[in-house]
Amino acid sequence: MAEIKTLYATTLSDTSAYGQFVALGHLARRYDGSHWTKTSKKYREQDQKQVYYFSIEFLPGRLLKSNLLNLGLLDTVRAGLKELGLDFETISAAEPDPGLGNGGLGRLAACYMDSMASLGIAGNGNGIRYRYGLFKQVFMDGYQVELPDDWLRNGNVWEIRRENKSCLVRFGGNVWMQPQPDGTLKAMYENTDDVLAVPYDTGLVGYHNDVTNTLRLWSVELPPSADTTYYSQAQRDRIDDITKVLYPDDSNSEGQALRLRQEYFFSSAGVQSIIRHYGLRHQGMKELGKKIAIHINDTHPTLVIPELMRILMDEHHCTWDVAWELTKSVMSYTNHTILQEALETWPIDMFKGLLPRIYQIVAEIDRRYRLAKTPVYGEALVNRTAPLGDGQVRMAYLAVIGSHSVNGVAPLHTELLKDDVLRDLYQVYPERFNNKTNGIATRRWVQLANEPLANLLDAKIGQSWRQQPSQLKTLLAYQDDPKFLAQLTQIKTQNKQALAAYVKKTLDIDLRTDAIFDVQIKRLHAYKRQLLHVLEIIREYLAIKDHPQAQVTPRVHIFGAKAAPSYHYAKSIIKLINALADLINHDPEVGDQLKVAFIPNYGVSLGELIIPAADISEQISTASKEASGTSNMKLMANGALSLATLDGANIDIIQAAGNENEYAFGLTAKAVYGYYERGDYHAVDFYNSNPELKRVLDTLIDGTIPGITTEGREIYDSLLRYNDEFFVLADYESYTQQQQAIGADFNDQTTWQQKALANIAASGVFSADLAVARYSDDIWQVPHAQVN
Ligand code: C3B
Repeated sequence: MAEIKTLYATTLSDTSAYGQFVALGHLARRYDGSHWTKTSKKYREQDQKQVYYFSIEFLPGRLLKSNLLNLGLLDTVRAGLKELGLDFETISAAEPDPGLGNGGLGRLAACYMDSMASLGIAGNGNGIRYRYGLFKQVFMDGYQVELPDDWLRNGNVWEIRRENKSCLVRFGGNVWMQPQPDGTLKAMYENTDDVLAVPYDTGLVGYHNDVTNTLRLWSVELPPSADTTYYSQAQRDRIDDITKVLYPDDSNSEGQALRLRQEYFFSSAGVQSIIRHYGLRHQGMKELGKKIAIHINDTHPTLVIPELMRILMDEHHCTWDVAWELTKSVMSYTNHTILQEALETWPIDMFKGLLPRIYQIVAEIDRRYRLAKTPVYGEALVNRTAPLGDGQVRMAYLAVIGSHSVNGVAPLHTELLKDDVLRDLYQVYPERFNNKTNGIATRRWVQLANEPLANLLDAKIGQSWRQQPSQLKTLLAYQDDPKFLAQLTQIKTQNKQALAAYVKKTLDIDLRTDAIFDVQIKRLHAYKRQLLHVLEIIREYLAIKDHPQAQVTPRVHIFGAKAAPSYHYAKSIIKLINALADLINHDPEVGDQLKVAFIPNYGVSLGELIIPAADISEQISTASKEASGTSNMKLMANGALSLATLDGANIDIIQAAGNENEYAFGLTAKAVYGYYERGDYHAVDFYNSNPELKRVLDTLIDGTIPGITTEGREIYDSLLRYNDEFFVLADYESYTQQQQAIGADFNDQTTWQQKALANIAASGVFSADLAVARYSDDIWQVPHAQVN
């Protein structure tokens, strides 16, 4: 603890939890720093192939505890602090949780970075160091209010600014190709707006393997050579804006120039630094495909393709054909959604003005694509799939055309890409398409978030599951061990107590820990159907009001969800849930039989508190819409049973754990597409033919739920007047039937915990280590530690 004394020259008791966190952070970095240097040296000396994972979002979560775990220091540090009268958890909670992402996409990127380090893969993250992360959510009068997330206010112990590795990124101006004496063409620029990209590196510590990889996040600054007085405040602001805020939109492309500038900014800086690093050790570019893999996480970093072309041609004098073959061999792309509004496109005029040289290259990719493919596939298909079309640059198509691999994130999702969303491109490049089902970092989501469970697993099946996730299946041997099942209940209860204490503190709601904790945690989106869950809560409420004396299994409905600030409908659903919670939680007749807790500001850290306490995992998206989902895997690994539609990776979870251990319901993707094709979905019919459903829906507009006059009407109309785009009413009956089955089954705790155990045992399949090993083998072609 000399660390605290030297840093703060104050006694421990005078240091704030944040100060203690900073001191511990420095301590961890001292251990880890030597690994970091050694790792970089080893990769250099062995000339190991590097993977660069480009993502506009990263949600790493707090790092102190995870770094200490991975360094093997957690127990020692905790015990040492205890001796000093300090509580490690309090200190750890003082660390800001970097909100550099919206949801699943950003968290997946973080889980994969963790796995790459733990598998000894030379993996590098490349993203944006947003000055403000995703907004902090508070509720005022039940409405979402967004506050800025000033996460860097007190600095960041983990990052290192590497000014010597900065790059210039060019926007706007004019560009032309000037013939050179040697016959080559040189790109000439004038009147460009240059900005400086400065990298901040964070070490990502591998699990017990002395490996530390790098997450490189770029921050914008004024270019150094410029006479700074030359910039007006407006110009400075315009530059600052590039890395100022994360777009708070999940799966919507806003079509704004600033977003495009962000995308080119981190793509260009990242590729420049890759090539610079590569160039230090290699003669010429020939080996590029053998030494480098660049992964495009969703379409946002797609401009790495024309940017690499630019650098290879303009700076390294490659011919088009050589540059193009190299580029394709390096690039791979993951698609994360089939929602049309999320397929990014940019108006050509805007794109051309902002990125003139990149536009020339995209136009040439387009021209050559048309030339080569029209004779084979015909003009119609080529028009539909070319990078340029309808006055737009089509990012997903560019990503497919410029990569050697395109993958979806769950089997159903990949099939839908091939059959529907990217069907035409699948005709052209069938061999590029493959599936890589998502995975989660079991280390964070079980070992760290649920230490009581992790310790019990160690005691029963040994520690090997911590590195070999498939070992979890050996747990099945204890399915009939009553003592073990009782221990599972006990651990769940303990985790529920921790969550209940938080809910009491933040929302002043009393939760009973013998109730079913029924959890839905994810972004608020119409397709994820928080609304269906709401209808069930209204049904339960009305049932209690009808029969106040009847025996019911007590229930707690827990929500965590942020809505994009501009997503009006999603915000109305938030208001509805909060209004309903208010009504139910304060109704003496309901008492503690039914509670609703919408926990504000859901993010990685709250996930770590909520997930271990869940009995039911709500995964109720309209079939076909959720590409994979990953909270479904985290909840499963913590012994929650899925209440799930046959969508995304739910299908694979149900298959892995067994249908008898989950609660599946609802339309299949095929049935949903059937409705689309026939055009014969009539939501009103469900309303008219099901009196219970009618009664539930009417509460939205008849004053039963106070305070939602406009929201209630809007939501009611979305279902009945505008024909229920996401088939909520079609799935109502099968969903509520499963909810009733859950209520009955929960009373038999032995059987319930057997199902929980089956879920934990099957969850190893969804380990990010395994997913990353598949990416490494099939796409990146890089070696990795053995994992099974
Ligand atoms: C999400 C999808 O909505 C999830 O189904 C999926 O599990 C994750 O990605 C990870 O693959 N997604 C997201 O969070 N943001 C997007 N822009 C697109 C997809």
